[in-house]
Amino acid sequence: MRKLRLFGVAIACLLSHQQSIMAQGSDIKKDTIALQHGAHRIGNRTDADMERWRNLRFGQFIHWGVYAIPGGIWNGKVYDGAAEWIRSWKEMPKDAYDNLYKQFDPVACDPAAWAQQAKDMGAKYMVITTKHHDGFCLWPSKFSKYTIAATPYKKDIIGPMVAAYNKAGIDAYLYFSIIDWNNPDWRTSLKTAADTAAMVRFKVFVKNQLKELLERYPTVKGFWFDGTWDDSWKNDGAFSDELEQYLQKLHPGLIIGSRLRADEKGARHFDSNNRLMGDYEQGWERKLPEKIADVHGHDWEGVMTVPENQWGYHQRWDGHIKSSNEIIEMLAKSVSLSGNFVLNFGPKPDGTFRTEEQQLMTNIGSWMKVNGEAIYGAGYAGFEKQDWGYFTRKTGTDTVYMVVCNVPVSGKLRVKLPAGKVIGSAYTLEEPGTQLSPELIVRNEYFIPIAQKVYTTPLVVVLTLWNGAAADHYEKAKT
Ligand code: JFZ
Repeated sequence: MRKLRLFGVAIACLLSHQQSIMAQGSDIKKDTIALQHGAHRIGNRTDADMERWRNLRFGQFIHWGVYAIPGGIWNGKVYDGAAEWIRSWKEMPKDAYDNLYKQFDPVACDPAAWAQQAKDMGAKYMVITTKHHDGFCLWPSKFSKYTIAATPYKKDIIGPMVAAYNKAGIDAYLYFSIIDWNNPDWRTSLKTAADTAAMVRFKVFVKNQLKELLERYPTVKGFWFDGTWDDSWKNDGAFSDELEQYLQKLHPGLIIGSRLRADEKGARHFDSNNRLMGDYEQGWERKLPEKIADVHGHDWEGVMTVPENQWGYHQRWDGHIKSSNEIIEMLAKSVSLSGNFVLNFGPKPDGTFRTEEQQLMTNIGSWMKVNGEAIYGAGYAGFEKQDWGYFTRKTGTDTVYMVVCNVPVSGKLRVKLPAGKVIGSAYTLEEPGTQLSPELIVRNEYFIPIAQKVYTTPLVVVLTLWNGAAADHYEKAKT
């Protein structure tokens, strides 16, 4: 898919190059396919709500539901897929899964403690599963019987979470899956007239639930849609388009990523003219772009799991588990490419977090307290990527941050600036009172000596840049 899309981009670039030559000076690429339900905007949103989202940079994802009860193990057998998908495993009797809600009683769930912990980690927004593919609703929806209200816990989870996070200064977003294994009207594809009729009913149900969520939780900033890859959804681009417009009309400013949308030809995320639909590119999942060209100037968000692919709580975390330094590096990389980064957590059935996740939050938080300045409100610096790590820059300023993930054995960071820039001052966020002494090597290239010690977390060097030409100490040699 990606390869195809890249091929598409290449073709589109060639075409647009041709067109711009023909248009003599006009650099606006023309759409080749007439679409009613494609992208409705070219370029990023410029309003205050989107600007706010863009500056948050770091979010917390929460995957929580009845799948936390088996936690990836049924009858002593370990499911090696993602824990929240266990219902689809042949070893898991559907009937047993569909009765798990009778045991869902997260008595130790403390929304204020969750929010405090997220705040201490440095998260500025959170995305919580209101309903995953199993159809279980964490809010007492009046459109379904399969909700938190039917559990021994009885109480709404979403409302208190949104309120607690908002109180801690964290914006709330709602994850909502279009796949619903609990609703008899949900279909993956439409083969008969009966299927079509069922899906029509299902879409009314989806619309009702979304309206209900916005009415119940009016402070939410957006929806994070998922499960939109089936034919039944992507072959009705008109509905996804109308739904998006309907929700944004109900709740002006609402932020919705590209995953909700398809166009009338079934193209997802990007329409058939290769234009991004929705408010930001929502396809970066457990992978991040490598370079700025990969994001084509779009707002984007990457979502990441701590193990390789577990979103909901799994009792056994197998394989590689990401360390806080790896996560910090991913966050810095995302910001250096002008994107947001969202780290996932899967709370246990009682409403507490596993110790590995708690430790991770604490470690990331300690780093963010010192170095958050390089993350929040920062983005692509416009400079060449260099070996020691990632440049970020506060939009519109000449203050750039070097997030140093690879400390060289020489104890000196080799930094190359674009022509016309010189270093005015340099210091680290861990010791802002101590000026570093950059040494000019050759025009626009410096060595910045840093304290010789063992670094256990990435170091952030702040550079204040001035305009000017660095003196060239090297004579040009004839070659
Ligand atoms: C989906 C879900 O199936 C999963 O359980 C989790 O909620 C995750 C956030 O979203 O999984 C996906 C969706 C899209 C891709 C991969 C996994 N993708 O685009 O590569």
